[in-house]
Amino acid sequence: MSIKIALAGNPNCGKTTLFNALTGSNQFVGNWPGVTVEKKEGKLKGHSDAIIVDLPGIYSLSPYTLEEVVARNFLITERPDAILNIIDGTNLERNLYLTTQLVELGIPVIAAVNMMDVVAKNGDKVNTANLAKELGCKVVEISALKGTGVTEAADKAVAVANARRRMIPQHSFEGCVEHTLAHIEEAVLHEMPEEQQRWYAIKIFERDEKVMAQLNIPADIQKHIEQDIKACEDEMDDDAESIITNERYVYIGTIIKDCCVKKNKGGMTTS
Ligand code: BGO
Repeated sequence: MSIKIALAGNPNCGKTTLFNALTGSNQFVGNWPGVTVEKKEGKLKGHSDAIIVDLPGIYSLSPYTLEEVVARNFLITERPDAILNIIDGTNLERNLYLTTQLVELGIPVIAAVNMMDVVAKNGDKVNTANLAKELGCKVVEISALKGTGVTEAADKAVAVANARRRMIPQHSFEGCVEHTLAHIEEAVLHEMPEEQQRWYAIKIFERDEKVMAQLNIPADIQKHIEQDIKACEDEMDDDAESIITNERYVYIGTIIKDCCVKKNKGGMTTS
């Protein structure tokens, strides 16, 4: 049986360059079902049983752009065996916003920090050991353009796909958010495989209409959950979606402080 690895990342992070390096001429181009967004798949070089699916470049798994909807529908319905998340190492802060959401899906993730040739040229460093610890996934430094680290990243993606080990997200939200997420999981998601529950719970907390419609939650349960979400919003004096976004950025701020070493800032920095 073949394994499927999704290639996910922000626009301009080097995804096409990496996809070409990983697949060579073994590519098939089509469209995602029902939309005119291009879908590219290819056989992974050196792993005849592995298919790489190139997802549209996205900044988030929210439901607001066609690309985000296409990418997340693939991830939650097809559930690839692994996600190879390509991150622009010169723009870690912005790129990690997507990564924090990918690791919540319960699909094994390998983070490939790209553009390391540029990072090195600038005299900067990324502490990949810390990054791996804080994200809860393996991290590989690569340069898709120069070809460095690319084979290692692919091999690691194949290994986690074959191991089928579940991802354990390292990040916890504020107490009242976690409390509400636990309620949502118990009330709506308990029949779903455990590793899939967290991403859905966060989306329900955010009142993501596409997810709510997909799950077809009975009205009485929806009302009960809404009371919990509202109580949390009152406690945090913010709306649910902003609470999640803000907390992601706080988490990313901590990661940047622990993982980015900028030459021009004299050591660890938050920028
Ligand atoms: C141009 N290192 C460096 N230095 N550049 C990289 C790397 C890397 O590891 N990986 C990718 N790039 P895409 P998306 C370009 O096209 O793969 C470069 O959107 C140019 N083009 O070569 O397209 C890559 O698929 C003229 O750069 O990204 C490309 O994710 C001048 O990053 C760009 C300079 O890569 C985006 C660069 C006409």
